[in-house]
Amino acid sequence: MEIPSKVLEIAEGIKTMRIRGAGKIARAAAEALKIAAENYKGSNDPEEFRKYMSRIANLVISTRPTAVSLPNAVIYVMYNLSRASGNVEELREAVVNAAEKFIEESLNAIKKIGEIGARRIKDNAVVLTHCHSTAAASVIITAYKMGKIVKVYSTETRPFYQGRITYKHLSEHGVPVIQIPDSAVRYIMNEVDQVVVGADTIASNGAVVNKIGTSQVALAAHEARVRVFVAAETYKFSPATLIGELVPIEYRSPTEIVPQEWIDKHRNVEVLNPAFDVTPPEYIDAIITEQGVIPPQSAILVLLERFGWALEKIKQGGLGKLLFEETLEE
Ligand code: RUB
Repeated sequence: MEIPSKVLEIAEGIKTMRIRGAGKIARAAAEALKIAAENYKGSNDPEEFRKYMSRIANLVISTRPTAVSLPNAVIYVMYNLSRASGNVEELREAVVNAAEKFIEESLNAIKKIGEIGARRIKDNAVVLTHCHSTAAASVIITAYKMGKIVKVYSTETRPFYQGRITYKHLSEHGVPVIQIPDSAVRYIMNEVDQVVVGADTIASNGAVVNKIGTSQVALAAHEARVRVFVAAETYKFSPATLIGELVPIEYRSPTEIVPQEWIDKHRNVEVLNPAFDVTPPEYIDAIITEQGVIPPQSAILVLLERFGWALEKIKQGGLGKLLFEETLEE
């Protein structure tokens, strides 16, 4: 059965970063599954529908490797499908309902994180943020509306310049933002009261995987005794890390750093473009989730609460094998 063009478009959008940011790609993944279910035109055999959905699930998951929000969104929807029974119509409904529920809860989580996180922002605070995180922006905007923030430094975030999205996003809410190059972080840190960033993945030991450069920001903050807050929904915690799996770090095309002509002229120079890095828990003061503020060392508790049901299966075969065995083996 053909994959609906809208689903392919979403998959391509995630790959090329037209859709970017861990929360947005998770919601886009759920949306893709919903669209796929709605546009299923195969037979009335429920098994065929399940196989078709597994194919879509694998396609969506394969688009970007680092943000666990993506497989977590897919697993949420597919888990609901795996528990549903009945004819194709009933299974379709299970997918659509689960996808809609994920999207709704994800949007509510961002709001809640804003409210909880804003309470941790000091009065008259100068805040620094890195990359563009909807969750971190929610904290900053809410705190600003409470009259707590006087200034925000936003890094450019090379090579993709997500800092420009942050600049626009915060400015639209009236927040005074100053854009700085990534290399100015340590210099500016003297003026900063608190750092607020987002997360793509949080490991079971509380390490935070986020946009490349985040660990340098955290290191500079640590040295200057500036608190670092990570704003992250609970679906950004990685169950696979419970069984020792490492978070894969995405390496993107060197052409995001230098133009192809430059590469062609300098054939002996290697250009690397790692898109994420890992900040150890020692450099993080607190993680702000929609369920509350936790120390990074409590990441394990979030994982057990959210993914406890899947633990046995994860232990047996890793997360990848959890729900999509048929197609993974193809
Ligand atoms: C974006 C990035 C963001 C997190 C959190 O990376 O690292 O900080 O995804 O974002 P990219 P959010 O631009 O490569 O996707 O809070 O919006 O989920």
